[in-house]
Amino acid sequence: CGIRGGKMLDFFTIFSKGGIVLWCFQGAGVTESFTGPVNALIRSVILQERSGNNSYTHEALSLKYKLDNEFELIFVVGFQKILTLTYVDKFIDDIQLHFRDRYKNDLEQKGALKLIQNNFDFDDDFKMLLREAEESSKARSHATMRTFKESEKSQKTVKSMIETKGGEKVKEPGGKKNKNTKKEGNHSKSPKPQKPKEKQMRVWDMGGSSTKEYAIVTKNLACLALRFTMNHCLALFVDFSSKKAGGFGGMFGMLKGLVGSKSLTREDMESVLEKMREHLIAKNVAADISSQLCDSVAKKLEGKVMGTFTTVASTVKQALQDSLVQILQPKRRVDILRDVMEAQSQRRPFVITFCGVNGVGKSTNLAKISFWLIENGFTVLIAACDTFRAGAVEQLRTHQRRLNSLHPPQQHGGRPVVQLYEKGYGKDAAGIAMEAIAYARNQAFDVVLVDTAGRMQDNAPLMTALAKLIAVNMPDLVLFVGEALVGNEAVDQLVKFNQALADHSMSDKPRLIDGIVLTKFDTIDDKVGAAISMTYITGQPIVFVGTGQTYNDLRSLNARAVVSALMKA
Ligand SMILES: Nc1nc2c(ncn2[C@@H]2O[C@H](COP(=O)(O)OP(=O)(O)OP(=O)(O)O)[C@@H](O)[C@H]2O)c(=O)[nH]1
Ligand SMILES: [Mg+2]
Repeated sequence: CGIRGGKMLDFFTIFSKGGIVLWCFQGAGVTESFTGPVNALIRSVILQERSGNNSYTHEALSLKYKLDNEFELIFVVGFQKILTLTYVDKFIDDIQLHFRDRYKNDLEQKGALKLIQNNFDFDDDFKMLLREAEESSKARSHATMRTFKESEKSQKTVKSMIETKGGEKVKEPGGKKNKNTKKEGNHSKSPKPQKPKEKQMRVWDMGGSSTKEYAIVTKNLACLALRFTMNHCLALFVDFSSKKAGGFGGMFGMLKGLVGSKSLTREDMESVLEKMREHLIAKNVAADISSQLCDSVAKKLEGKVMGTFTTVASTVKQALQDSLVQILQPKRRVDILRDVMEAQSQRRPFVITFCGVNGVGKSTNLAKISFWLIENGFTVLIAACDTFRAGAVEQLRTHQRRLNSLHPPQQHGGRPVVQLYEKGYGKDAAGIAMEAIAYARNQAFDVVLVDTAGRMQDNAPLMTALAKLIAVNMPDLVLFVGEALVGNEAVDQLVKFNQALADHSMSDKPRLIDGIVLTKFDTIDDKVGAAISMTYITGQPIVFVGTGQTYNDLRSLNARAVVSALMKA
C-alpha cells in the first residue's frame, strides 16, 4: 500500500521559487530533518543555476529536483542514496503535472500571500501517485533481471546499517520486503504527510542578504517572493500582522528595474525612491524627513552598477538602514545619573526643564523620571511651573504623595525623597522655577524637575514665556516631550520650540533642546517614525521613552528595534 511505499522516500517537498513551502511529505520513520539537504540544494545548485541531471547528493541522501518555470515551483524528492529508485524521475514528472493540474487556478493568481493562504491538500494525490509509481516499477523490475545491487534486498540490507539520529540501528529483521516494512511500521508512526500548518509555515531561504538558513515563521510572517530569476532570488520576511501588504514588498518588487549593466542614475531610481518615501511616511516619519532620507540613499547608490537583483535589493536596504541607524545614534550621550552626581559634588541641584505641546505627557513622564531618580538614590524637588492649566498643581501633588509612599521618609533618614514646590496658579512660571532652584540648593535636593504648561508652538506669547523661563534659569537639561503618535507635526513643533529658545536666548550660545522624551510609545504599533523625525530635526538623543501610565513605564530607546520596525513592510 501507499503507506508502505512511502518507506522508500525520505521526503518530498514542493515550494515556490520564493521559498514558500506549499506542501511537504516526510517518510515514515525518517527522523532526520530535511532542512539541511534542501538548503544545500538551494544554495549550491538552484541559486547558482547549475543545471545538469537535476540530481544532487547531500551526505547520505540523494535529491532529485524539478523546476516548473511556468508556475515558478520547485519539486524536490529525497531518498537514501544507497537506494536506486528507478521510478523517481517519472514520479517527479507525475507529481508536477498532477499538482499543476489540480492547483492551476490557485497558482495562476501569483503573489506570495495567496500561496501562503492556500491550503494545498495534496496528501491523497501524492499517496496515490506514489503507489502507482512503485507498482509499475515493481512490475518492470520483475520483468527484467535485476542485479543484486538493484534488488530491494540489497537496499534494505545496506540501509539497515545506516544509523538513525538516535543512534539506534534501523530494524532489519531480514526476510521479505512486506514483513520487513510491517515491522518498521510498527515501531514508528505511520507516515503522516506534513502539510504546512497554519501556525508554523515553512519558508526556505532563497538567498537574499540574510544568512538565515531556514525559518519557521509564525502565522503573521510570510515570505514574499519578490522577483525571481533562477540565480537571483530574494526572500524577504515580511510581517503581515499590520494587515498591510505592499510597503517594502512593493518597493523591492520595483527594484528589478534597476538591475542592469549600466551605472545607476537618479532617474532610474526615481520610482523606487518614491515607494520608499511612501513607506517611511506610512511609518509616521515626517514627509520632509522621508524625502531627505531617500535623498541620502540615492546619493549612496548613484553611479553604482547593480549586476543582480540581490545586490540592488540588499544595497538599497543597507543604505536605508545605515541612514536610519546614523540618525538614531546620539552624537552626544546624555547620562543623567552621572551628571546629577557631578552636580552633587558641586553642591548644586541638577535642573531639568520639561516642555512640549499640550497633553503629550510632560507631567506624567516627569513623575516617572522622579521615580527613576529616587530609585537611584537621589532626592527630587518638583517645581510646579504649570500655573495655567486647571488641576496641573494637584496632579503633581498626587504624584509627590504616591512617590513618597513608595519610598517612605523613614527609609530615607526621615526626609521625604520628593517634594513639591508650588505657588498656585496665575503666577509667573519663570519666577517660581527660580525660587524652586534656590530652595533646592538650600535644602540640598539633588535634582529639580521643572514642569511647564503645555503650549502650542504657534502661540507666540507662551513660547516667549517658556524661552524666558529657560534663559533666566539656565537648566542643565531641556527636555522636549513629544508623542510618538505625531507625524509631520513633529518637525513643526521642534523647529518652533528651538527657534523660540534661540530667539530669546541671552547668551551667544543659546540653550536649545538637549534631548527628547518620546511618550505613548505603547500606542503606536510599528509606526515608530516620530523617533526618526525628532532626532533628525534636533540632532539630539531620545533620552527616555514613555511606554505606559505607570511609574515603571519608562525606557531608553532601542535603536535597533526602531530601525527594524521601520524596515518592516
Ligand atoms: N499610553 C500612554 N499614555 C501616556 C504616556 N505618557 C502620558 N500618558 C497619558 O497622557 C495623558 C496626558 O498626560 P499628562 O502628563 O497630563 O500630559 P501633559 O503634557 O502634562 O499635559 P498638559 O500639562 O495638559 O499639557 C495622561 O492621560 C497620561 O496618562 C505613555 O507613555 N503612554
Ligand atoms: Mg502637565
